[in-house]
Amino acid sequence: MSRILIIAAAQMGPIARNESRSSAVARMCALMEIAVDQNADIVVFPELALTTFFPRWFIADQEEIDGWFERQMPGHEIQPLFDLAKKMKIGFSFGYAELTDKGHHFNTSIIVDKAGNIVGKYRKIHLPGHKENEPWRPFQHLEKRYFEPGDLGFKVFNAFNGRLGLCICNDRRWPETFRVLGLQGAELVMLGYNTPAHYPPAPEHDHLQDFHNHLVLQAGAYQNGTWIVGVAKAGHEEGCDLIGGTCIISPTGVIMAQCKGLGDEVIVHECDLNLCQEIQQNIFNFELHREPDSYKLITSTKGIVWE
Ligand code: CDT
Repeated sequence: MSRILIIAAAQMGPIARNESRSSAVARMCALMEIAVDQNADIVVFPELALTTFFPRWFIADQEEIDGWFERQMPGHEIQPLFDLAKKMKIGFSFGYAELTDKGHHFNTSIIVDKAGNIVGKYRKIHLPGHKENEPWRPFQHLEKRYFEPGDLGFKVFNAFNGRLGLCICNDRRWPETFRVLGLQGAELVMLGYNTPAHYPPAPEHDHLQDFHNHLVLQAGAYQNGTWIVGVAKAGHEEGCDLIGGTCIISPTGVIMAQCKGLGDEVIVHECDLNLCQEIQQNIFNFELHREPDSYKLITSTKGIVWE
């Protein structure tokens, strides 16, 4: 028996610093219409999909920083996306900067069901980059300054007749992310990313950025027997080249669909969630084969233990 979810991945090209939320949302609505035309059940958008990737600038003024954040979801500029999705009966997921009532700042993503209800929320745990201004860099990566580490853990949500998990960008490089989701029976993990092609601290790895992106996504899918959808904000954004490579990966780790360019683009794949069992009940049958007593260092230490 199959359990098909038609998944669309909506890659977005660059968003300019002065581009409004309404403009980004209009682009997202256009991508959503394409996904609807292909009968998608859910469409996945990138990390921080509503604005340019603002952590690339050092901003001293807290009021200006807060201007990049959403105090309510959906706010009035985002409402048209929720309205269209509800009208078209399509679910969606996207990332945004969240400012809570208590003044906390998170890099967040949500899952919205076909009726327009937020049914899943995740706050980014692995925040890359640095805290202080580092003017030697051609662009900053100040996620550690502008966001707090997420406080919701890695959760799997019962939605869309499946077990759905979220993570965001840098999280995908950490096997712990996918394993914690895998240990909750994840059948689909959705994530967005903004990944610069140039990594200032180790530019000798620049030519490997696309490879590392797919390497970790494919490994995460296979090692946990889950579908993974990775969605880029891509292209030349405010002087910074962002990789593309948006893709939909099967539980055997195979890329089933991939974007061709670096602009706004939709790919769609019919994902059978029951395929997860082929891996989860065999080679990676956790109950049968895991040896957690031998993995204690994973949670007892943050860094390397030399003895
Ligand atoms: N957005 C994000 O998490 N980007 C990081 C860049 C790492 S280099 C500071 C990534 O892992 O793709």
